[in-house]
Amino acid sequence: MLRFLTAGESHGPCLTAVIEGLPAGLPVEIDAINAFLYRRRQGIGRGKRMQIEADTVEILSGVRFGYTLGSPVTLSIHNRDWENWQERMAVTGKFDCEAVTAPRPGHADLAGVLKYGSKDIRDILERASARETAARTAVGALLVQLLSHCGIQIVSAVTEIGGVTVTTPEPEDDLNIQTVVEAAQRRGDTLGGVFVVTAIGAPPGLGSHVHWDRRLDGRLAGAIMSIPAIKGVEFGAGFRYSGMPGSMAHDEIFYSSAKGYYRTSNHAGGLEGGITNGADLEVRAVMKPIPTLMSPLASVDIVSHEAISANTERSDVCAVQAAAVVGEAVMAIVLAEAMLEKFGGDHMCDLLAAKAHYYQRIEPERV
Ligand code: EPS
Repeated sequence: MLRFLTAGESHGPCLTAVIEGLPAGLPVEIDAINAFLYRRRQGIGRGKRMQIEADTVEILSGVRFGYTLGSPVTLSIHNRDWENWQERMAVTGKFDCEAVTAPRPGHADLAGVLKYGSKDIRDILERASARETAARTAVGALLVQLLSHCGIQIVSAVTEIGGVTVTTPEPEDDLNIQTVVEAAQRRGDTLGGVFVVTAIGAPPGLGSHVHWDRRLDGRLAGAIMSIPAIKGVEFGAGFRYSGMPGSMAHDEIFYSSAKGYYRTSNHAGGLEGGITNGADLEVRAVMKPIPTLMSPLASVDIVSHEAISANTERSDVCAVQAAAVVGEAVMAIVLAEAMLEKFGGDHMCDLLAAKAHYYQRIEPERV
């Protein structure tokens, strides 16, 4: 069973992730993990923090001479900004700084202080910050390497920002996107958007119809929804299914000895009955605008209960491109879990042999 935990506050000393259940013998390329983390820091509308951080990963356990050992892998990302926050984020000593008391609508601030009984919203916002996704991205980047040995690739694209369709491969090259993001920044506003994550090469048969919590679409939707600010997820034709009759909605099945089973459409987004069907897995998500507005919204002070403007902190105007990279990472995590569930193995050789054996069974003519 593959499992992982992340820990760390946004302005604490570091972010940490522990991954348990990886097979031994996986070659680990640290540069590729760092390149993935670099992509997460990029994109139009990102804030100043992304220029401060280097986001390079240190491996503290579970890897020896470049290969996993099968023991827990610990990944650590140092927060450079910690230098500027040591007093406000000290682990020991007495609280001696100004509390944040003006919750931002749309952030975890108010719900979090009510739940955890805190007098300082910083106790909540530090962990609610999307900074946590750096740790999850590092985990996903490592699992992308496992998947790539299994012939699975994951890609993403941002299709919409602030209601405007992206017409270039990178949103920052699109003049309409530049205009809408710059205008939002001038207004002290923020923007959301839509991204799509696609996995190519996943074998048919990941996930299962036999029980609700084994359905891979449910698990993938949960993983994507757990990215901060994601408010909607769809697979394939998604909400467009509402306007399609059954005769147009479903992907008809064909067979040839060269291709095996194949389809000429993929409205299902690669999943039928909660099981991958061998087509590309396609999940689309909408991100709401970031709740930290430089022209703040109305709020209420959590101590005095008087009307007040919401807290303003350095943040991003738009982080949809970063969210798409995190989307790739969480897709990798769910697919790696599903691959290890189906094919198991304590060593990469066992995993790959089990996968090859399975293909011999399902596609004897093609193997
Ligand atoms: C983020 C780090 C944060 C923000 C952003 C994402 O850094 P800081 O709070 O120091 O400016 O840029 O956080 C949020 C959007 C949020 O809601 O907290 C990151 O590493 O992705």
